[in-house]
Amino acid sequence: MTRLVESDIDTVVDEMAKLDADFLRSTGATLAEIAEYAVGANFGEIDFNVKTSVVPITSGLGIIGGFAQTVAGILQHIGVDAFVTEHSDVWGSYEGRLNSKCQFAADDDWFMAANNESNKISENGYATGIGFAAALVLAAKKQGRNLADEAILVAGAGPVGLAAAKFITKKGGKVTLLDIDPTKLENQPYETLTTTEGRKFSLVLEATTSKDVINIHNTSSDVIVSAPGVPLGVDEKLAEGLCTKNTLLFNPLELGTATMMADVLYTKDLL
Ligand code: 2YJ
Repeated sequence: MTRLVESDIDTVVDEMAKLDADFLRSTGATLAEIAEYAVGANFGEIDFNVKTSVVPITSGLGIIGGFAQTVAGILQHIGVDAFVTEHSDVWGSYEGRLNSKCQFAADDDWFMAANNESNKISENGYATGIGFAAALVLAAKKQGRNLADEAILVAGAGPVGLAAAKFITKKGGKVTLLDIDPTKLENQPYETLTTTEGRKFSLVLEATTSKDVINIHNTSSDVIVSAPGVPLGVDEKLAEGLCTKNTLLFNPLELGTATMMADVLYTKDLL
């Protein structure tokens, strides 16, 4: 997983209203609603107004300037009563545990959320996968498209791609899974590819950490691309065209974070 840098996230909080407006145009849903759909809740069903702490973590390469504040800002935007703890690491976790119901923290490899009352936890890779898959499915639906008729590519067979593939399959889509490493494709219940040569896809979930994986050669003219990967794995020419049509769903932290929150708050009543 790519470690975020300050320039990936420094405008995130200021642009939350624009993100919602863009999401509404492309998917018909706000950030909070996409997160709800990702975890199986109805729009408006989750009460996000929950005291939540974000703990800065100094281990590994250390604090990313503004990271914890950005996570708190994203959460506040969807209605969470979020704050950054005064202290970091174990002291910060202790402080957060005493003063909040949910907690968020990230080191260089893992970004997790926990609900201290229910003990439900969520990891960013999984949450990002289902969040971006939910956005892709909603965007296709908004255009009146039927998932069963689409050529759907999930690029990247890591935790994000595999969670997305499962979500799309559950919604009735037939997924083709791409990875350059054939060992990652072993025993996967999807059509698998190590290259897209000669193929075109109409719905794409781009979850690799490479550049230019998705381009005009492997996509149809009506393609919608949902891209949690950092850096963006869509080549510049295609990305430009998609942006003008509002069919590129890309953000570095927002949807993954919102989906983690929805995930730790929501438990489907199975009875
Ligand atoms: O607390 C801090 O400021 C740092 N320890 C944050 C570290 C951020 N971690 C990452 O960038 C990881 N690669 C996980 C990010 C997942 C985003 N999809």
